[in-house]
Amino acid sequence: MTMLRYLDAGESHGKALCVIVDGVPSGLPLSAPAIQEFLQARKQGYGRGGRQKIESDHVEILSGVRFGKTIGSPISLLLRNEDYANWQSIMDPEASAPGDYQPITTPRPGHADYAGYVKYQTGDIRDVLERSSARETAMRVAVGAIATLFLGQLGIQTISYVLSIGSALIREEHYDTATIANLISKSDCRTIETEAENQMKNEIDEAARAGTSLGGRIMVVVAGVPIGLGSHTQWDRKLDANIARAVMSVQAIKAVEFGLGAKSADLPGDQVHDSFGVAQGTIVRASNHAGGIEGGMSNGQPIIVKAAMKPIPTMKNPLQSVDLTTKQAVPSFFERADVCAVPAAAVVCEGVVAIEIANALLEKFGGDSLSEIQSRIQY
Ligand code: EPS
Repeated sequence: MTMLRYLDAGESHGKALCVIVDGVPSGLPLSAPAIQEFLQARKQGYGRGGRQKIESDHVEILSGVRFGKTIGSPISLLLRNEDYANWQSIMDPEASAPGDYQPITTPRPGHADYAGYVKYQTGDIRDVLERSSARETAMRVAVGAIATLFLGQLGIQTISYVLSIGSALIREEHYDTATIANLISKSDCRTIETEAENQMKNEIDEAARAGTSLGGRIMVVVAGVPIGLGSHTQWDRKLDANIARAVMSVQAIKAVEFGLGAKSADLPGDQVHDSFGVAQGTIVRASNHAGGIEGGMSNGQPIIVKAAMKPIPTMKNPLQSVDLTTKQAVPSFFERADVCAVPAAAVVCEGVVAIEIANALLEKFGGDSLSEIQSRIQY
């Protein structure tokens, strides 16, 4: 069941991004600066293009909040694209196209360009790329910020970091949210090891020189989740399935795993499953290979989600394409883009995971106000 719903809108170079978030309980302290912190984290990361210098990503709360707290009504947010000023002549919702305007007709392999062009039949790939752009993720991070702040009030912490970029990867994974937060605060790549970070930067520089792009792997950790979010009883109530769908919906994500993930297929059962024990009267587990979810339900261990992001399809040294109007072979078009956006994608994945956890939590505990939910959760 969807307790926490949102719908966002906006083109990458259009006037603004906006979102309506429905189902946020009343009494949650919320301010634009608090959401802003998450948006600023998304703007960071070695390998970003020139766009981030243009955008301040200041969010405006239009509704659903009064005197610094949510009131239970739909929350609406507005985030103006400052770059719109430079694109107005070709992005204005009402003006006519300039006389010399040339539609884009050479799709980038790996982008939404081709299928969107054929599907929507507007004759211009710009109509597709503006909405498929990762600019949209700014709004998902804003919604994720609300979910994260809500979870924080219930003692649930979320964090994300970069496991690898290109072939540069960290040696050892960490799962403690405070340790991770401290380590990533010092990193330009939102990662946790200096040596890996230096390699990541070198690979990004190399990719920029070669006119190509780089993907990578991300981890999201959610700690303090109560047992029993989600359910084994029906496919659409499974927590891992809902988180996987949310993460897969993030631009450029190609794979999602929990805990050991795909590796569990290669190992015998005794090396995969997390044995039970008792410590000071409490049930404990010897490991967390399941990534905190068994049978579609949270099991009280930290939830560990991993995601793989493909390299961005917009490349200075473009791949072969075809002009869809003339059928002539041509290189795909290029416009300003990031060489690597894996650190930003980590923040986005963290946000969408928080939204799913918040939704599952509201489904289990119900409640319309923060205090009501807090009282129900203490068991
Ligand atoms: C994107 C291309 C770049 C990125 C953009 C996503 O934008 P532009 O074409 O304006 O340079 O910077 O991401 C963002 C604007 C953002 O805020 O994340 C693309 O083609 O998807």
